[in-house]
Parts: sequence; C-alpha cells; structure tokens
Amino acid sequence: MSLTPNEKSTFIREGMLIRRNAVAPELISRARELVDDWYHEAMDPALIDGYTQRTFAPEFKSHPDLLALFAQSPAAELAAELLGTFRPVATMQLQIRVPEGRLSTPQPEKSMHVDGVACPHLDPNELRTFSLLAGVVLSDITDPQGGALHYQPGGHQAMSEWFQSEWSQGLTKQVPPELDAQSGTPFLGRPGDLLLMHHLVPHAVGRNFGAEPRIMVYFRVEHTDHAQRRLDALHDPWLDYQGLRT
Ligand SMILES: O=C(O)CCC(=O)C(=O)O
Repeated sequence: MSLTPNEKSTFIREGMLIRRNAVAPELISRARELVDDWYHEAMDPALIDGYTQRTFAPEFKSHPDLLALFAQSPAAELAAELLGTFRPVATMQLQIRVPEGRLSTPQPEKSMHVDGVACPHLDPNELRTFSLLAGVVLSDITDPQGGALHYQPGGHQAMSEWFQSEWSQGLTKQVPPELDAQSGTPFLGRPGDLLLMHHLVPHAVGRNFGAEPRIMVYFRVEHTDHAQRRLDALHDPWLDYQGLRT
C-alpha cells in the first residue's frame, strides 16, 4: 500500500515512518530461521566488535531470504515513492544486540550518530552516506533496555543545518552536543514491523539487558544520483527525496 498523507507528513516532520505488521509472516519466519541457526551455530563471540561495526552473519549479506525482506515487502515500494529512483539493494546489514549474559566482553554500544559520516572532516571521498535506512524487525522489542534502537525524531533538520554551519569550521564530532545529550526515542516493535528512517536522523543503540537477542535487518537505500552529491545531500535533507519535492 502506498504512502498515506499522514505517513508522508510524519516522515517530513520526524524523518521516520513506522509501518506495523508490514512484512509478510512467511518472509519473516524464513529470515528468522536462517538468523537463529547462524546465531546458535556459527556466531563467534570473539568477533563481536566486527559484527557490531559492520554486520552479523556477513556470509549472508546477499542471502535471498534476507534481501526478500526489502524487495518483496512494502519497503521497496515505499522507498520508490519517497526517492523516485534508487540503486539496486544488493546487500543487507544484520544487527543483533546480544543479551549481556551471553558474552564475556560487552558488545560495544553505538553513541548518537548518523551513518556514513564518521570522519573528522567532510571529505566526499570518505563519506559512506546513503538516502534512506529501511529496517525490518525480526524479534520482539518490548523493552527500551533490551537493545532497542533510539532515534531523534526531527533530528534530520537539525543535522542538515549543523552540517551547513559546521563544515566551514571543520567537523570533529558525529552530532552537535545538544543532540548528543539526548537519549532519543526507543523504537519498539514486533516481528514484521518496518521502519523507514531519513539518513540524517541521529540514532544510538545500547546494551541488551533482556534475555532474548534483539534482531533487526537493515537496508541502506541510495538514490540513483546520491554518490555524485553526497555533501549536497548532507546540506539539503530533501535533495534525494524526489517523491517529496514534487
Ligand atoms: O543496531 C541497531 O539497531 C543500529 C545499528 C546502527 O546504528 C548502525 O549500524 O549504524
């Protein structure tokens, strides 16, 4: 189903759109089975830092059962409505927040950041930015302390203003101090929920004090022309959003 007027205005205001129960149960159970098998049989706790920085189950980054969560769900259609055109989505990122008790060294937390700009200066060659983050929930996320994603509604506007004003002074932080000081809104959900988040919305993720792993599959969606205008897309939050400009 295409974007409702309410979803559109929420996305413009908050940089976030949440569709509950959006992904078909059979896609969720196939993906969950694959991830569960990997988690119990193949995950190497010694590699937890690398998994957290890049992806869990890196060998599955192009697995069809995981890519289907984007391609065969409303995510692809909604991304096309927002962006107009985007590059083929050929990889996923699996992010698990492992319960504290399962690890001998704690899983690294991620402080407030926007993806792809973790460099001390905005050199376009070092940017790994994109346009839209799509996330599919694979586990129950009912407790903010259970490794939930925390995001800052509306932060995309503040970030683009900050990128415009701070760039000339040389960037040394990931987000401005006033956003860094916020803990953000926890994203809670159930398997099959879908989130679409603007690339400039700051977010963080902490430890999982719950008993079960928190499992999300993310897709980084890039407008067809994004790679040629990464810096401009940091300054103008709607540059890549052809569907919202017209
Ligand atoms: O684990 C998550 O939900 C968020 C991960 C994240 O912020 C990132 O990989 O940049």
